[in-house]
Amino acid sequence: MATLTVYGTPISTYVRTVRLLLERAGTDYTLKGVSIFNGESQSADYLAKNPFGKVPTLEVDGVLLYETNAIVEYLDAVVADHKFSPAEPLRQAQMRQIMGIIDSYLYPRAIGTIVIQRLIVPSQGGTTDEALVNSAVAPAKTAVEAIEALTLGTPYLLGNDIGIADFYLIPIFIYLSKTPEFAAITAQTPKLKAWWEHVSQLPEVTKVCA
Ligand SMILES: N[C@@H](CCC(=O)N[C@@H](CS)C(=O)NCC(=O)O)C(=O)O
Repeated sequence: MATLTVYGTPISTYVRTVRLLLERAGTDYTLKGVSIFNGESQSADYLAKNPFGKVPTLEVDGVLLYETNAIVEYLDAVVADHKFSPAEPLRQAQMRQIMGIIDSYLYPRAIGTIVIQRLIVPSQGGTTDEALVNSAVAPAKTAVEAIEALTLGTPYLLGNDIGIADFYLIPIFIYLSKTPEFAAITAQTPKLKAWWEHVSQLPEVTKVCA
């Protein structure tokens, strides 16, 4: 079995996505802290691992892999025998559709704007930009409702088995659910509300996202 090292900040949603998969698979790995708050992720040392200065980066026996979608699909193959991806091609495409919706539309609004403005800025002594938060609610709602439309919720996003789509959305909901905007964003998503009640209690989620 390869030696796996995850570089990244433990509170990063994308780092959590990778760790949720590893924890659920019961795989040994090392987490090496790289802060995105004190310049460490922009240091020459880290940029040599990931030229974009983003976390996570996965090191596999000395080979570096970055971009969370590439990392989780690789790990799914080597540590989980593909059990975290639907076997059926259409469902597999829907898994990638959910990952794409999160990367392109949900993360920038939900985390990059609402969570940063509501939780991070005040914790650092700043003032929330209310106009910026308000402008992010409608696009975040559109993205969550698009995921709702793809969700089976029986009980996981794409069926009976937890998988990569769940590992992508759980870390976003962890933070978004702590903001006042969560209620409006999820007002029309009953399947996701039931999903969230279930997955937020899972032991891996408590361990990785505490
Ligand atoms: N496309 C990257 C995005 C990763 C990403 O945005 N990570 C955030 C933390 S959740 C980060 O590194 N932020 C630091 C920064 O933007 O400087 C991936 O899929 O891995």
